[in-house]
Amino acid sequence: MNQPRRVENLHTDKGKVPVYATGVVEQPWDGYSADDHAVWRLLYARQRELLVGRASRAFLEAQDAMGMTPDAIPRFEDLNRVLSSATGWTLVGVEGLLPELDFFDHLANRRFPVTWWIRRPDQVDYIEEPDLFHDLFGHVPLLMNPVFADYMEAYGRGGVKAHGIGADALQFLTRLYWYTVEFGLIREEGGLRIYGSGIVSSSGESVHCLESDAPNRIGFDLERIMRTRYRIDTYQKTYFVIDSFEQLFEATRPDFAPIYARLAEQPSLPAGTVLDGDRVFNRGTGEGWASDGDV
Ligand code: HBI
Ligand code: FE
Repeated sequence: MNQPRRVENLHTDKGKVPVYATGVVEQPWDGYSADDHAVWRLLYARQRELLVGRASRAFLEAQDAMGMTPDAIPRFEDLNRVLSSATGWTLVGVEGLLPELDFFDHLANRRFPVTWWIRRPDQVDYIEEPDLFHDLFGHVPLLMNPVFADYMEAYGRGGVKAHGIGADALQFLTRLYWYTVEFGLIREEGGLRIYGSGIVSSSGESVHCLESDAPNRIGFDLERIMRTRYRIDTYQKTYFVIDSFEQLFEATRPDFAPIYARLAEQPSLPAGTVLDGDRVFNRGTGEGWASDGDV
């Protein structure tokens, strides 16, 4: 299969991030190899087995409603027929990670950018950047949920605004994405369940986030999340727990500018912090983490 068009590497405070051409590309479905479909089958089957009883009901039901199966890499056009009639969202193929503003603009227009290539067989256990499996298996199903779909559009609109305000605002908003869309937990009658895409597409973290004593699990609080640093290359030290997708969507209603101004006056918090005012589901032991100094 032809290689994605990597443009350059961006050196950020979270490490080197590859940056790709920002154009929308057609999904080269006929170009996928037998290996590509085999990687999809393996990852899909492994994750679905792990996620029953761990992922939120909304996620599992949405993935089934989309008609996703382990048989082969889904065609974006097939998924778009179901998704667009459900919530008006569509998938667009992209080369990979996009600059923030391009990404936010897609979300603000109910377009979710999906990387067109899938990881190699030797990367099934870990890949440092989002590939088709992370985006399609992890991010796309919940866009079938009307309230989550509204949250993602509102988030995109907030991102376009934050980009106009400046780097501080962007950092606060990126943390909100990280601790909800990527690594969020939700309360369901059976207990805590996963809805974050970064978790549902990771076999290790699907277990770790609910069953390890190491991380903290803290009730959702918008400003608390926006103050909290994170790393992109380890399991999370803290998971934030929402009560519902409605709670998450309601949090996007206020104008964030005064919140950004208030937060800019306060120090950021290391990822493993627990504050007195936190609604703590459990206080992690922090075992096995690098020193707090680095996150
Ligand atoms: N680009 N293609 C793609 N997919 C993402 O999930 C993505 C991105 N660019 C930026 C980004 N995510 C993060 O910075 C979010 O926190 C905004
Ligand atoms: Fe992601």
